[in-house]
Amino acid sequence: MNDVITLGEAMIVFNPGMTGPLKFVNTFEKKVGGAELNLAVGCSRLGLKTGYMTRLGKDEFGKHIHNFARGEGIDVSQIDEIEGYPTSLNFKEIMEGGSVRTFYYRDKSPTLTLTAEDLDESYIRNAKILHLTGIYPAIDDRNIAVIEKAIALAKKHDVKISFDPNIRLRMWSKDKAKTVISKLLPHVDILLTGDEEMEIVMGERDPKKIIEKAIELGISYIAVKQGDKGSVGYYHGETIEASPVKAAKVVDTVGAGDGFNAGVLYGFLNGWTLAKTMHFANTVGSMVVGVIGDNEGLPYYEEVQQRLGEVERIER
Ligand code: KDG
Repeated sequence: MNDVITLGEAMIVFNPGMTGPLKFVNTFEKKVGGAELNLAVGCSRLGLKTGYMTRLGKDEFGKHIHNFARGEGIDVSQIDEIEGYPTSLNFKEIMEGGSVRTFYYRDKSPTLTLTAEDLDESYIRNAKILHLTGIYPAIDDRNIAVIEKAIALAKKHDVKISFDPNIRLRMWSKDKAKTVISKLLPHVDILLTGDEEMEIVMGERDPKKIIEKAIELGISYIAVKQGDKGSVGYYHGETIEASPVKAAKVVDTVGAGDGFNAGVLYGFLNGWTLAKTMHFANTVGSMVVGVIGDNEGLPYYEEVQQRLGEVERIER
């Protein structure tokens, strides 16, 4: 049985070899990204049994991502490579001050070949948590039916649904994101969201108000991410404001939210207190921003323990 499974689109991320406008960048470093895959990597490194459902192009980049996921110890039995649909790409622009823009090349996404009927019910049944995001339905309207079917199958078998809106305004409008995500939220058990995202969906940015509205929707576990201001968690009637964990150095913030999510799911599955879980998740997120790449900084469990001072770090 898998602890966490997720459905999403992975892509090759081209990180610029220099700062400045993308049109003047001549060298790139090839990396792997995709919010759901990052989450899977994060969970797997922490020690959870993790599975990833996706479609990749039957091309060199698809093979690279497939091997990458396998190498991270992720169950890749639900990954298929598809002829005629190129693996999606994402070029990053990083300005001198650290601001990042993303340029996607994912119009003919291989995920468009995955239909609701293709979902493997027994695979979903054999998981404790199904993690979904707002990126998958933003790729194309056809993916909305797939995510809805995945939710229905999870509900049928009492599999918990965790959800991160991950709103990408390059992929859909605020109105469309609000409409689609509002329909999904009442099915969610664990909401892992940025405060800005709930401003789009609920019209609220204040974590306490977000929590109130989420409780009204029947969501039982809520974590609101506030970037370098920390996070606020809610579970079983208790609300915790978790202070930020200072990163040793910030070089690339992409993927920090996925790391935080992996930390929350780890604490949830291990029955930890809300306070312990939120501090752990903030710590994981803070470790991601110190390394360039969407998932390279995701720590192994022992590394988080070292950062928390629970075990000694021996350097040589
Ligand atoms: O959360 C990090 C992701 O944003 C990144 O890896 C790429 O999935 C991605 C996206 O759609 O932006």
